[in-house]
Amino acid sequence: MGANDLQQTITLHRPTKVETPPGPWTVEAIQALLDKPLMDLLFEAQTVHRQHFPEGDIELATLLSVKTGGCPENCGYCPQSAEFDTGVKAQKLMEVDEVLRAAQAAKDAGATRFCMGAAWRAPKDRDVEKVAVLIEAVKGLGMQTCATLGMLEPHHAHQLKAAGLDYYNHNLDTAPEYYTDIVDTRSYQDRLDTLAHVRSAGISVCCGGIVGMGEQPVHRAGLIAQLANLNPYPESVPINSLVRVPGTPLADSEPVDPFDFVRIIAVSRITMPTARVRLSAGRQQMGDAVQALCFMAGANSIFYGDKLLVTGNPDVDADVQLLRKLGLRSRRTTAAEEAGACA
Ligand code: SAM
Ligand code: DTB
Ligand code: SF4
Repeated sequence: MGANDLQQTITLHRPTKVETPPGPWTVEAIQALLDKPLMDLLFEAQTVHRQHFPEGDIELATLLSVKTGGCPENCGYCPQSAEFDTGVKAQKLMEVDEVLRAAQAAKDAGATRFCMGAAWRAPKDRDVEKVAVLIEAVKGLGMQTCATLGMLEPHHAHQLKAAGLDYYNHNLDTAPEYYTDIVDTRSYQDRLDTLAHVRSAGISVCCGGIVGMGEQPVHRAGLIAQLANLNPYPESVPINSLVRVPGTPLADSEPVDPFDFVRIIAVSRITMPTARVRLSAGRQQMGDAVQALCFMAGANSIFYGDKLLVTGNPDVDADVQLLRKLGLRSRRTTAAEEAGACA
C-alpha cells in the first residue's frame, strides 16, 4: 500500500461529525457501543463532546452532607444506612451558618455548584422547609444549588424550586432488573416518580448511577438506556465508581476494570450529548491516567473538595494540579475569561 492509499484509508475513517440518534435507545444499541474497540469509542465520544462543549471546561461541584447517617433505607452500597455497621455517626440537619461557611469556602476554592445531601428516605414537610432556607442562603452566594434528599412529593419539589434550587440529584443507580439486588426498601418506580416530580417543578435533573456493585455488563447498558431514554435526559449525569465501605453488604465487590469505567463515561457522553457527565465517586482509587482518559471520553464535571458525603475525595490541591497538568480549565475560569477578567 502506498502513501496515497494510506492517506485515503485514514480520510475514509475520520468522521467529521457524529450524528447521535435521538433515541429511544435499546439496551442492545448501548451494549454495541460499550463493546466497540476502545480507541474508536474514545474518538467518537470526544468528537461528540467537542461538538457540544467546544470550550472544553470542567465543572467543579462541591458536596456537603447536611444531614448524615441513620437512614432507614438499605441501599447496599451506602455507609449511611442505619442497617449497616459502618462507623458513620448520625447527625441532625446542619444550621444555616455552618452550611453557608462551607459553601463560601467551596466558592473561594473555585466551585460553581454546591450540592447538599441528606440521608433521608424522604424528607418531611418540616425538613423541606428547613432545606429551603439553606438553598436560599447558598443561592445568595451566587452559586448553582443542588440537593439530594431522597424521595419527593410534588409539593416538595415546588417548594424547593421556589427557594432557588437549580438541580435535584436522584440516581437510578443501576438497571431496573438488578435494582432489587441492591435495595429492597423502595422500588425503581419510586425513583422514576420522584424524577418526574422534579422535572414537572422545573428543576434540572441530576441523575446517574454506580458501577462496581457486582452488576453484569447488560446491567450497565440497561442503566445508560434508562438515563438516556428519560425524556428529556438529565442535565447532569454523575457516574460513580463504588466506594467500597467496610460494613456495607457490597464492601467486597470486585473493583471495576478501569477501561470498562472509561467506556461507561464515553457511552454516557455519546447518548446524552449535552449533559454534564460527572466523574463522581471513586476518583481516589483511580489514578491520574484513568481520570485523564475519562475526560477524553467526555467527562466534564467532578466532585471537588476533600470529602464526598462521608468518604474521601482527592485533595483540592491535587485536583488543581491534575487539571493544570492536563491543560483543562474549570468552568469558573472560563466564565471569568469571557467576562474579560484576569483568570
Ligand atoms: N438519600 C438520598 C438518596 O438516596 O437519594 C440522597 C443521598 S445518597 C447518599 C446519593 C447517592 O450517592 C446515591 O444514590 C448513590 O448513587 C451515591 N452513593 C452512595 N453511596 C455510595 C458509594 N459507597 N459509592 C458510590 N456512590 C455512592
Ligand atoms: C452522586 O451521584 N454521588 C454523590 C452525590 N451524587 C450525592 C455521593 C457519593 C457518595 C459516596 C459515598 C459517601 O461519601 O457517602
Ligand atoms: Fe439512605 Fe440515600 Fe444512603 Fe440509600 S443512598 S441508605 S436512601 S442515604
